[in-house]
Amino acid sequence: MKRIVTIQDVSCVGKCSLTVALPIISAMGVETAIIPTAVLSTHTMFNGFTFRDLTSDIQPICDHWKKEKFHFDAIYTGYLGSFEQLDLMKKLIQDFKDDQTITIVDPCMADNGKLYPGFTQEFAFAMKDLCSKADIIVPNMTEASFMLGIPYIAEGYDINYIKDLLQKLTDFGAKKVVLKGIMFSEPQPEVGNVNGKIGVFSYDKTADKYDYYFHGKEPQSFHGTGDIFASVLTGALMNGKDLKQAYTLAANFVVESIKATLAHEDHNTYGVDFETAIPYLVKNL
Ligand code: PXL
Repeated sequence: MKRIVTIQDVSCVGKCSLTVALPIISAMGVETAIIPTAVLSTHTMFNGFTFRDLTSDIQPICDHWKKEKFHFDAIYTGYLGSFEQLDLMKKLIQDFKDDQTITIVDPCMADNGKLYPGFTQEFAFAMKDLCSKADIIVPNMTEASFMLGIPYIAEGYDINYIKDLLQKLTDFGAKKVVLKGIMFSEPQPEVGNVNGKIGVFSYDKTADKYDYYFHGKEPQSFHGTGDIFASVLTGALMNGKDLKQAYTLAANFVVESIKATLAHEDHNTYGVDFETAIPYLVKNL
């Protein structure tokens, strides 16, 4: 059985980070070890959340695991709350990554042109440094822009702009980039007319290969979908899927989860009903 470790916070209510990664990756038949980096009463989109930092537990956990000689087939990092945690992740990768281990860094810190509460441009540059140690990074357009220190453009860009971003995102070390949340308002060479759709563009630096997947855009966006995407991607790769198969399934599962959420009239907006879509995920694996 494949075993991965994912390192992110526990937001007790809010369906994001570990409370989605653990059930999703487990449902995909992969042993899911975790390191909780903090415990919050909710994710940071609620007012008045509590926050207990667990940074000082991370190194002792890793030290114990080294003694036990645990091996991980993937190391997947998500939301990280401090510069110290970024440094600890670099050390964890150094200590546990071997030729068989895939490292996936989700530079979870921003969306819709804005950093999440508590993050700064300086943090985005430090996150870029962690990304340089990864085999695969999965930024959205906002995170990509902050890491590159360029203005976020919401619409009107073309395929050359996306390819340039992907090149720059691999220039600093990450081997493969999966860039999320791309929308073209005009037909583009290669992808054609994807007006009204939203998509993912990838670049594999070693093979010098671009690829993409576009799908219908749901009328509303929700918190936690980036974490769901990265979790499915990780689980699918562990099930032997190639990168495009993995992100296609991840995108489709996010869409299924949003549809399931919207089907309930009284749905909340703090997370999606991914639970209802788990049979779809397992069937399509
Ligand atoms: O889904 C990303 C995420 C993870 N963890 C915490 C968050 C957020 C997004 O806001 O606040 C604590």
